[in-house]
This record gives sequence, structure tokens and C-alpha cells, in this order.
Amino acid sequence: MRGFFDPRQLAHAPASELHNGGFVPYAETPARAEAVAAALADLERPADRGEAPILAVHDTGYVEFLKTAPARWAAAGRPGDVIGYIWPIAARRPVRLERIDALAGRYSLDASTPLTAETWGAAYWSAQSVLAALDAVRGGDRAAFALCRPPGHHAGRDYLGGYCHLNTAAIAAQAAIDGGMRRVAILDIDYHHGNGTQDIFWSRGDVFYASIHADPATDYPFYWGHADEIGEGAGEGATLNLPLPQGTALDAFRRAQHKALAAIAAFAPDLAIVSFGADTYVGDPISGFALRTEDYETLARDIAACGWPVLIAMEGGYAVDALGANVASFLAGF
Ligand code: SP5
Ligand code: ZN
Repeated sequence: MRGFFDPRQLAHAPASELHNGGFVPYAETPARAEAVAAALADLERPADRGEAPILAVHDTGYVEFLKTAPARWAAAGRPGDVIGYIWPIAARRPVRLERIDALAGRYSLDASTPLTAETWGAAYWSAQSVLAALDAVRGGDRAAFALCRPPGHHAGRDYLGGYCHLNTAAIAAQAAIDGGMRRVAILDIDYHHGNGTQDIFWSRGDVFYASIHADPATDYPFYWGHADEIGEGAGEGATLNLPLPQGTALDAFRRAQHKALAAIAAFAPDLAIVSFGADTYVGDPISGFALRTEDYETLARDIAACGWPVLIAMEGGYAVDALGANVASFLAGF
């Protein structure tokens, strides 16, 4: 299977994130991508397909913010990485935002996703990697892999969060549709619910979003991912949430994935995009499921058996020592 990655994706390295009331080392490290790249032979560098496919999903003001916020932060005399501290919960109306702190709150979901001067470039090449993998599948490959880092599924049209800036799965799905595919399914098997992907396609009937994740009652992102969230308007019924309790191991996860695959089969997609997080691993430091390395191959075989062309986009996975083996196991199933 062809896989895509650009070394410029490594340059994004925030120092810390806000967690449980204090700053702790940032969990989404460059070492994650290095571990995956080391485990997979010959990842290819993506071509540059420009900003248009990114702007087909993301708000132009938000993209401008990602590019310019670090310089504005430095110009304001701030040390460290850009991070918001005020969020527009009440004043959700168009007001002219001047200060960097106003913008940081407007364009972010949480305070665990700081921006550095290198973030835009890394996120840009993460998006180019997923677009290169899409082209491999469009060219006839049965499956292709994008080592997306930073990850994407918590990022919405106009907000970052959950270590994510550009929603790579959504960018690929939109590019597939704009390139002539009629229906695209996204199967999200990261430990966390992909609130950004769900939000982007919430009212759309042409992109089916199915997610298996930790119950938002106990886990980030808390506000989204409940079983009764099914989409609305033209998208009603095109969102499927299958929350599972902490401690879930292969058997229950696999049963949930069978449900998701059956729903996707009924949707009859031209392409399946898998948002793949290995933070479901038993040894993951920030998560609570109990999958083992060999389980990823089993899950991948079940997906491959459905027969759709598959684009695999990397999401989370924070047990760096096991990450390469976990990703390799998953890809082996295809
Ligand atoms: C893509 C993805 O998996 N994002 C996950 C975001 C979860 N953020 C909330 C969990 C906070 C745990 N932080 C622990 C930091 C240890 N250094
Ligand atoms: Zn995750």
C-alpha cells in the first residue's frame, strides 16, 4: 500500500497543553509521526495541490488566523505558543475582533491545542498528504495511507481543538465529491469522537459519518458523540454515533464496527475514508480502551472485506513506543 508523509509535518511542536488545571507536556509530539514513518518502509512525499481543497472545507478567516496568529502573538509581546483564554459562548454574533486573544477564542474549541509559528506549515502538509492518498485511490489503488500529523477530526470549519487544525478526513471527502464521487463514507475509529468531522457534514446527505469512540459522558470532547446525534435536514440519518464504555476490548469494539460497516454498506459509498486513531490501544497514556496490536489487523480485515476503496487518514495514538507496530498491524489487514 502506498503511504504519504512530508517531513515538514514534524515542525509543529508546542511545548505544553492545559490539562487538569495545569500545563503538561504536549501529547501530540513529532516523535509520533517519526515512529510511524520508521515502521513503514518508503512513505512518499505528497505533491502540492494548493490551498483550494483546504478552503473548500475551512473558513478563510480561520485559515488566515492559523497563518498569522503566531506573529501577532509575538508582536503583542507574548512568550510561548498561542493559546486562547476567552470563548464566545454568549456573544455569538458578528463583532469585529481586534485582539489576538479575541481571535484565539473565536477560532478554537479548547486550550489544549496551542499554535506555533510552524503549525500552519505542518497542518498544510498533513492536508497535502491526505490529498495525495486520495489521488492514489482515485487512480485505482484499493487502499492508501496518509500519515496525517497534526491530526484532523476535532477541527471544524472555523475552529481548532484536540490537537487538530485542518480536518484531513473532511478535506479528502470534499475533494472526492468535488472530483465527481457521489457519496463518501467516513468511519472514525479514533478513541475520541470526531466532533469536527461530524459538525462539517452534519446537514449533508452525501457524506456519511460513523464514529466508534469513548462515551462522551466520561471522555473528551464531552459535548458531542452521543448516540442520539444523527444529523439533521438532508443529513438526518447520515451520522451514526456508537459510544462505548472505558475498558472496551476487541470483541465489543468489533461488534460496534460491524454495525457501522452495515450502515455504511446501506449508504453504498463510492469511497470509505477511515479516520484511524491508535489511541484505542491498551497502553495509550490518555485513553481507556483495551485493543492490542494484533487486533488492528482484525479490524482492518473486516473493513477491507466490504470491498470499498479505502483511504486511511491517521488521527490520534499516543503510546509512541507501540505506535509504529499498531499502525503497521492495521495496514497489514488491507
Ligand atoms: C486526535 C486526538 O486523539 N485528539 C485527542 C485530544 C484529547 N485531548 C484531551 C485529553 C487531554 C489529555 N492530556 C494529557 C496530556 C499528557 N501529556
Ligand atoms: Zn483520539
